Amino acid sequence: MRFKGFSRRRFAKIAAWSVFGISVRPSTAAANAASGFAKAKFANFPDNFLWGTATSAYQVEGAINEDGRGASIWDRFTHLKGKIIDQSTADIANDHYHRYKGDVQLIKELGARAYRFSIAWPRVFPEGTGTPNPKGLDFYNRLVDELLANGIEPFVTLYHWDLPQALQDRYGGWRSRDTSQAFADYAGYVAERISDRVKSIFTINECARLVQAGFGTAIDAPGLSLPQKEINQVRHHVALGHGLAVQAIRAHARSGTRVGPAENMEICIPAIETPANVRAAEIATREFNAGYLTAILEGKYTDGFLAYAGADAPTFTPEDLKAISSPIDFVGLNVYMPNHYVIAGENGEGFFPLPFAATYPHMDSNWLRIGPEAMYWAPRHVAKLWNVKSIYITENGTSAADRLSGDGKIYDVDRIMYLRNYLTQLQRATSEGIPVEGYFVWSLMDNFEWSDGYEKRFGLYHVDFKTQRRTPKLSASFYQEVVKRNAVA
Ligand code: PNW
Repeated sequence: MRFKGFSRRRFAKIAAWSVFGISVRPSTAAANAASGFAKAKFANFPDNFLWGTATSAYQVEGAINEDGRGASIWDRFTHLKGKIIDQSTADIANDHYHRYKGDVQLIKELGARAYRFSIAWPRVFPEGTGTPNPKGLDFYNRLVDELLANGIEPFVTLYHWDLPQALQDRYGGWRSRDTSQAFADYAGYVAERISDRVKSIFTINECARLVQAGFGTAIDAPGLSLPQKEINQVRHHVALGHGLAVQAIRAHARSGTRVGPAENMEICIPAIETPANVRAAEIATREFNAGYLTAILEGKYTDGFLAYAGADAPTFTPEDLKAISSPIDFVGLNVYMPNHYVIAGENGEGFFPLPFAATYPHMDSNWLRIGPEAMYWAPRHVAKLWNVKSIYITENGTSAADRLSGDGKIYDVDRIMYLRNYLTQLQRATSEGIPVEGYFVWSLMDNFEWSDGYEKRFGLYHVDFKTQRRTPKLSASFYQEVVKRNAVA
């Protein structure tokens, strides 16, 4: 059957609207007005809501041997056989080290006013500690200046997994608290030099992922599979590194510099939204994040965590917990998917996690389940449980089976579907007054996706890794429209 009026020519016209740079017409607001329907019940995002994009150093920079950069554990890891699915490395990656000016223009094109990037520790301290390499920080100074000149606020992450290999060799990396101290020294050094222009610093990206994949499943560098007691010890050292870094930043940065973690917390959702189940989800959130976020925000390991760990509990001192819980200014949340759907336990007490298995093959991932409500509950729980007054969504996005269409464009409607649904939930959150101040889509452009190499693409811009050509996907137009309207629903 043919739909009346849906001719090929008509389709070509619709497609032409979607060309990047020309906004998608007619705008939804105009369409709503024309339709006579009232605006939905959600308010727009707050007036000063910060829209941004994110990347990380190792995933985009390349130039691994330039200007005195030392080796990182990811250089070592990618060059081992069989660790990366397509046998690739990030030796060149997006060549962002040389192309950063063009990439800043890509951010600007989206209308985004914030960019979250990470500093490669081995560029600044090639040996992890000791003598700094001034050329390392020079690159980030150039990048920061370029961002500011284009009206884009820099948000810096100090550690996005690229530990100096020297520290792995010398101390076993995060297996030793010497690395926690080295991280704090590096953090203080950087903060002193960039805080005249950078106002917001994230310490460590995704403690949960780096500990589990780096020291448990061995999927990520340094590729270890340790017994549980040692894994718990590693996590403790990462938490300690975060806390000591917060103190070092306070000691060395200009006053007013804001600092916090960027964590992929375990996200717990009430399977049915009743007061008892919401409470159950809060209790679950506190316990499932006990090894890191809860410790940072409460200054202790929960009784549940210590009882569950038993003899495998980490060794720690009261001073450690004091450092770990140094006051922070915001919490960054990387939100990709729900981790647990829960209901209240017997007699309405505790929580009861339910099995679920919602993966979507067309999202081209073996881990990324779709559950948009994760975007609502994650910040709500953090604000409610710990009275956190400032939250950023430091990552959110998806890989998708992007296909180059005949006209050379990428109509990634799966990614648009994903983003629209998650952003609608975020709009619910800010409408209710949950204090989310900004959102960074992962990622600005396709890049080196860790052990998935270049096979998984998360970008709003497609990257041809042979030519380094960047091409906006349809999702770039979608995001541009969201930013412009400051609303999705
Ligand atoms: C994050 N999970 O990793 C990282 O911060 C990014 O560097 C990465 O490129 C991006 O998300 C996409 O993978 C995650 O299994 C990896 O829940 C795995 C999970 C979460 C985040």
